[in-house]
Amino acid sequence: MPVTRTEFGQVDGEDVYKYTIENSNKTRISILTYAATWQNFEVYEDGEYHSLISHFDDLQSYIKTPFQVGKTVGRVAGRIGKAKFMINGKTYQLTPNNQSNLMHGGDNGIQTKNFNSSIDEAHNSVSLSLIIKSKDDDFPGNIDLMITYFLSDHDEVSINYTAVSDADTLFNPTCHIYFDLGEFSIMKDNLQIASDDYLDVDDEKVPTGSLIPVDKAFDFRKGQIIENALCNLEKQNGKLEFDDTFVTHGDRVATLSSGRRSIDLYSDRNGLVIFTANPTGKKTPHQYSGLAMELQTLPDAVNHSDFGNIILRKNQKASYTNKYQYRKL
Ligand code: G6D
Repeated sequence: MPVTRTEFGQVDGEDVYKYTIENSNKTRISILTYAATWQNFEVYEDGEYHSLISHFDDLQSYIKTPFQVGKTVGRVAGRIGKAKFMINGKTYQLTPNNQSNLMHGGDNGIQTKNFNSSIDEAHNSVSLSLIIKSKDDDFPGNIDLMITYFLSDHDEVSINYTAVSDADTLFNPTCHIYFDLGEFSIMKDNLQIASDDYLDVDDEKVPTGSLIPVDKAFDFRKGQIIENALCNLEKQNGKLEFDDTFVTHGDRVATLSSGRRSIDLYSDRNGLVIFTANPTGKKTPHQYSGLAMELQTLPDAVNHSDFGNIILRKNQKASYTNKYQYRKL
């Protein structure tokens, strides 16, 4: 039984389902139709299951959380400065939902929708589909979106986002996963990021357009223990949490490891946002329980010509894939 389906509650009168895909190593991932959420990632070690991600076991917590735990966010995941952008010479002014900016595609983004779903047993995958309506989120274009979760026998989870729009629009979604490898606290885990630069941002966390070469707290090239990096961060700029974007170059982007477990992240886009948080409310401030690692084209790309192209042209297909591979060390 590689793929199973159970009921996970109801939202707006619709059933929400949880799918679980299991591979030959007994590794399993669970996915919700609500917000196309990656709900759990469990590995089987020494006769027991261990979860590697922050998660909830009930739908209400997913509906209520402001932390987007495991959800698909978008149509544009990162911040758009002043909630404003231009396509084909036309300016679009959307309603800001994060200070004066637009975050996660607005308050009616993908993260608020319940998806249609189907199983492909032969490929150990679950597909979730949805029309993102222009009238719901005020972006131009209705997007026909398909998100496919796939688990390989090499413990690699891939999430593919395929989209076709009926008008030129923006498309840059991601999975707002928080890792918590569960062996120690996330604070003791080692984070390595293949990045030489991170984004300069203004007081509202919107990119200014400049890149800053990584140093001290931001230099994860050889790996840093998260607790040490946070200490360095406070010394460097007085901040108590990471909520920052690293410029990456495709393929292997980052590795998070605890004593015996590690996760490698692979991407076909050019940015990684990391965010330290307590997304399930378990620990006290500044002793973080989860690390969000969001693979995407750089935030606010539509307003910076050298940040990458997130314009999805009418009737052309966009396809992005995020990959996350578990290894037992
Ligand atoms: C993203 O960068 C943002 C954070 O500022 C936000 O708080 C979080 O999503 C929920 O990571």
